[in-house]
Amino acid sequence: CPSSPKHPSTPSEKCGVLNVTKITENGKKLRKNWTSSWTVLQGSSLLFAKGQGASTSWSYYRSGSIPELLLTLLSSWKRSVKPRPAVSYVTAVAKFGSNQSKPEFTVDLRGASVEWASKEKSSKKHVIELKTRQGMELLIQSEIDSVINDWYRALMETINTHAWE
Ligand code: I3S
Repeated sequence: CPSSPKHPSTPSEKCGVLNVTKITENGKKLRKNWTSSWTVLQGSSLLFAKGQGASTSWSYYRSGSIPELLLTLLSSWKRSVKPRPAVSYVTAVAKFGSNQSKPEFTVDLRGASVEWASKEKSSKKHVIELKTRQGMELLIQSEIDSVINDWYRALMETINTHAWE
């Protein structure tokens, strides 16, 4: 993961694209709104980035995979009617880069709990239920089981490390 814009010296511990929805906030039930979001685990915080979460190019940019970024930009350039690759690349990087500093919301993992969600909570496969001390409940999902298993492990570790803070 690239370093955080707020704490440039601290490397992120884990990042990637996940599907997420809040189901409860301040103890109040919310209507589900599944969105694909760039997710960063940093210290005892879990950050969900605003917009562009599902953008493959941006994900590659954020994870530092410039060859993949160039490939996705090249394929979208090939599909466009008036290709201007240099401009597209610069605009894309500027646009994606500006998103780095805008987390959609942050979850405090200190005192939180994590478990595999029951069938009643979601019909989707591989869903993690995360409950915070502040009364927020979230569902986190990935279609790729190795991805979600890694996140489960990372979240568990973080929660155990910061449980008594
Ligand atoms: O648990 P729910 O309320 O049945 O969740 C589903 C709904 O939120 C549904 O949208 P509507 O608000 O239009 O009913 C979503 O499209 C589904 O994805 C939700 O369920 P899953 O099982 O995918 O978490």
